[in-house]
Amino acid sequence: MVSEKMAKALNQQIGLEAKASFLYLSMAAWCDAEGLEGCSRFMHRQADEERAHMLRIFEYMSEVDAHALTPAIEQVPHSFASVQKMFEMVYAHEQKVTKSIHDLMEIAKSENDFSTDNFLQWYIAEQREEESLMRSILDKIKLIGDSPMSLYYIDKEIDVINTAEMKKEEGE
Ligand code: OFO
Repeated sequence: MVSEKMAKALNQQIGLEAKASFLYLSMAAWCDAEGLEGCSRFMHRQADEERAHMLRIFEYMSEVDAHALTPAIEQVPHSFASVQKMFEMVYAHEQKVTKSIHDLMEIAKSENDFSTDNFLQWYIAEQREEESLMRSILDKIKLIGDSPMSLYYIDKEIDVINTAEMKKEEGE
């Protein structure tokens, strides 16, 4: 069992993960339209990952006899000013998700909810990895520059990163 307050907060987290999934899916479609195939593959994989993060909370809530609710998702943007701006948006969203996970952990600690505390540990590690990945991508984009001439190289770099991430996931 989890408290009502915790169930509500977990449902809010479901909404954030769902929004991330739709945001990244929209980014995948935009990259595809821009001919950035590597970036599109990266964003598709990220979108799937976020959906998996959302489903993980559904499973947990079922385990602790709480009611997981499918969220309303606000409209996400369909186009982006540049690849750099798009990744800046991803990084900002990941930071928001991290803060929200930390807020959930605070509730778990204050309620001596050891089960949710244990469940959230996975997300804390995941968010640390995600933020670090997005920061390293932004650093690369800044190094290469995102002029039209550089886009080809950025796309190749992101594709390499995506393949490495896929291999990592396969090994998990
Ligand atoms: Fe699930 O928010 Fe990103 O990783």
